[in-house]
This record gives sequence, C-alpha cells and structure tokens, in this order.
Amino acid sequence: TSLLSINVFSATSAKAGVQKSTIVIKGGETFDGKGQKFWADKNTLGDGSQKEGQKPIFKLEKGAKLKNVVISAPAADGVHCYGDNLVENVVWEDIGEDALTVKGGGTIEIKGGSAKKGDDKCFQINSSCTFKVSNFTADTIGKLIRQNGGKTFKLAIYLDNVTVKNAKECVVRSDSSSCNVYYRNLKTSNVPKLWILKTTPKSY
Ligand code: ADA
Ligand code: CA
Ligand code: CA
Ligand code: CA
Repeated sequence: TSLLSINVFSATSAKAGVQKSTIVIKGGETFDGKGQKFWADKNTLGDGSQKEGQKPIFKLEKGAKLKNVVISAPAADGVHCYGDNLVENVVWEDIGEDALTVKGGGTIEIKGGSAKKGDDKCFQINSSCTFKVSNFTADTIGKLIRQNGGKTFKLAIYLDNVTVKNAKECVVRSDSSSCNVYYRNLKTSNVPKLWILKTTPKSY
C-alpha cells in the first residue's frame, strides 16, 4: 500500500500487459519495450472507442523516446508526445481513439513501425512542430495525419517511405495555410485523396 495515490507509474517500473495508469517517460529517458505488448485497462485509461478524453498508455515528456513496443486493443488514446520525441519501431495492432497525439513542439519523429484498425486519425497534431514519419505503414484508418481541426498553427510534415492502405479519407488533412507537407517514396492503395490541405505538398 502506498500513502500517496499518484495516477502515473515511472517508466522504469512499468511492466508489459494491461496498463491501469499512464506510463510516463521523462525527458532524456528511452523506454525500450523489447517488443512486448501493452494495452489499456478500459475502465481507467479508456476503451479505444471514438469517445474523446481517453488517456494515453504512454506519455512522452519533452525529450523522451519510446521504442520496440506493440500496442494492442484497447489502445485508449495511444501515445502522447510533449515535444522533441523519437518513437521508433512502435506497432499499433489496433488503433484506439487515435494512435498518437502531438501536444508539444520541436521535432517529433516516427521511425519504423506500423498502425492499423483506426476508425479515424492515426496521428493527431495539436501543437506546432516538425513531424517526421519514415519507414512506416498504416492500414485501415480514416487519415494518417490530422492537424487539429480549425487550427492555423505552423506545422511542417515530412513523409519518407510511408505506405498508406485502405484509408477512408486521405493521407494528411489540415485547415492551416502554414502547414507544409514534404514527401518522398509515398505509396498508397485504396486512399480516396492524398491531401486535404491549404498548401501544395512538395516532393523532396
Ligand atoms: C478531436 C477533438 C479535439 C481533440 C482531438 C484529439 O479532433 O475535436 O478537441 O480532442 O480530437 O486530440 O483527439
Ligand atoms: Ca480525437
Ligand atoms: Ca481500432
Ligand atoms: Ca485523441
């Protein structure tokens, strides 16, 4: 028994399997899941439906890194990134409300990994940042990336060797005339539109 009721666990003590509390990874720390599976307790973090306000399984504070993790159902609100984060070889077997949300600035990099079975967004961007995705595949989603609806903050998106299959809507959607998209080696199949944007994407 603990004297304090704190709703987070330190990343160093986190065990794979069902998570009743968000795993918090501090700036400068790397959480290596070694390929193990993590999922949410539906009663505490969320059931992975389209209901807003669910909690993440992993919270990456500014400067934190997450690697070699498999996220399975229910995935609640997935991964929250507070800025300058690396997310490497993370596999979402069944996306929750969304897979990953950016909540802080700097550069956020998604390297390797994949995500599938999302009703709507894979990556939700709620803060100005540089968002880089490379060597990543998404299958059966609404859209790969959504800048928060109606927001006009500056955003730079780089897609390098990304595959999107079976999207209901598009690869990237933004309402911001300061959102710029750069892409190379982008492969899509059964995706109705590549972009819903105010700017013209450029290959790089
Ligand atoms: C929706 C909602 C936003 C925010 C976002 C998210 O776009 O309108 O307020 O909650 O989802 O971060 O999941
Ligand atoms: Ca949402
Ligand atoms: Ca899902
Ligand atoms: Ca969300």
